[in-house]
Amino acid sequence: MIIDRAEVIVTSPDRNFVTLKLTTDDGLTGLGDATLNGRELAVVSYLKDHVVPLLLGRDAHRIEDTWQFLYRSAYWRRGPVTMAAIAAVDTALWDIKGKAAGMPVYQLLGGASRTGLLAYGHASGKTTEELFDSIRSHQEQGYRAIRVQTGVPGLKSIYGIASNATFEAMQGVRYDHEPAQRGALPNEEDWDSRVYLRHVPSVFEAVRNEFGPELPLLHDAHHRLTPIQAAKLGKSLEPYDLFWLEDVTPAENQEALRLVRQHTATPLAIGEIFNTVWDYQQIIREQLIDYVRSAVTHTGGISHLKKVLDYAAQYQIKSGMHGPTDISPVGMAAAMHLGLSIHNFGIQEYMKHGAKTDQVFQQSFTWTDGRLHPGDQPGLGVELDTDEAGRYPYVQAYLPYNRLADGTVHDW
Ligand code: CS2
Ligand code: MG
Repeated sequence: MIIDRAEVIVTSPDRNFVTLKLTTDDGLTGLGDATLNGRELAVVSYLKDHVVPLLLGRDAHRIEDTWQFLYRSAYWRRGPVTMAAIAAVDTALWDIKGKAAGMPVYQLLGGASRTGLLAYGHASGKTTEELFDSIRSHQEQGYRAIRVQTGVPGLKSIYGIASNATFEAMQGVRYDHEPAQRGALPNEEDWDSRVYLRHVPSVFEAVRNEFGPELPLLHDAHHRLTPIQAAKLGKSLEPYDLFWLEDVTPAENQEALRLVRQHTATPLAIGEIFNTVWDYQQIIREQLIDYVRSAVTHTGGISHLKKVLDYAAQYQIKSGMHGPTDISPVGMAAAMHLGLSIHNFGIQEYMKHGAKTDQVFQQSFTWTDGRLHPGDQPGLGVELDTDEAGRYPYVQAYLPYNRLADGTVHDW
């Protein structure tokens, strides 16, 4: 089973996606997601110019050896571009191995440890009424766990907060969407941590009063706080029993979490921008987090993320894999196979893709009673329609950025 062809497919149905497609000499194909939101073409070049020539002629069965070869032979290790490229190769090889074995990938990873994966969606609103509408709409779509993001009085625009007006502008198509600025330079947003810290606890109080104590609620602070501000937020949210508080401080400062932990028992999740086990070394060993946020797509693929999660399991730390719309259906499928098989699954983030994306990627997962299941097709269970993909060429797109009132650039 020799790798005969390797194609890098860029398509932009509702947003940009980068997919690696490997074909073996006996005609099997495998897909891997290499989408790095806002920096997509850097991964395309890494794959096309540097990785593809190394893959042709290799034995497609040798997943671990290929991973080690790509990681170590480059000499320049880690980083989001490198690790997204390696992830795509690794995922595509698991897809091929599943097809060769006639089994879904989760069977090759040890089989199912549960019947389905609890998933959370993104509710948001500029006002409490809009937020309540959004929570209700998510419950109607089957969600049994909900991330709550809210507008902050006085701030014009905050990442991840959709208003009813945004949904109307999307012609009533109310699927989850975290817009990257398509065809334009990045959007400037504003931020004020003190106002945010005063406002957020009152929003969670209102949500608990309206929706009761059972509904699992999550919140993402998107790296915006200092350690002491993060400690204060965790403490002030304790009465509302959050499932997790995510990315309270800039994730790369692992030590900051020590201070946060000293002050609060609100569970912490971190890691969507991490790409190797080394980024987690201290926070797992010192038990500074409760959930690992990495995606298969950005953490070296199924093989490497499984190692991170097996390490985390020794400390009772669970998975909470990243699953916004910039993880393609291929990356989501990989997450579902991994999540179904490991013992320490926690929750899966799941934002629905748009209709065009669902036409480009034919998928076999199911969504029942708030739980995902990858399905039982051999491999990952996702196929890419290349004709359909060809209808949507790449669109330059940027994520936004933040400035404080005095003009200082801030984490967004
Ligand atoms: C967010 C992401 O899903 C999340 O938790 O933090 O939407 C993130 O901002 C984007 O994936 C960036 O590409
Ligand atoms: Mg996040």
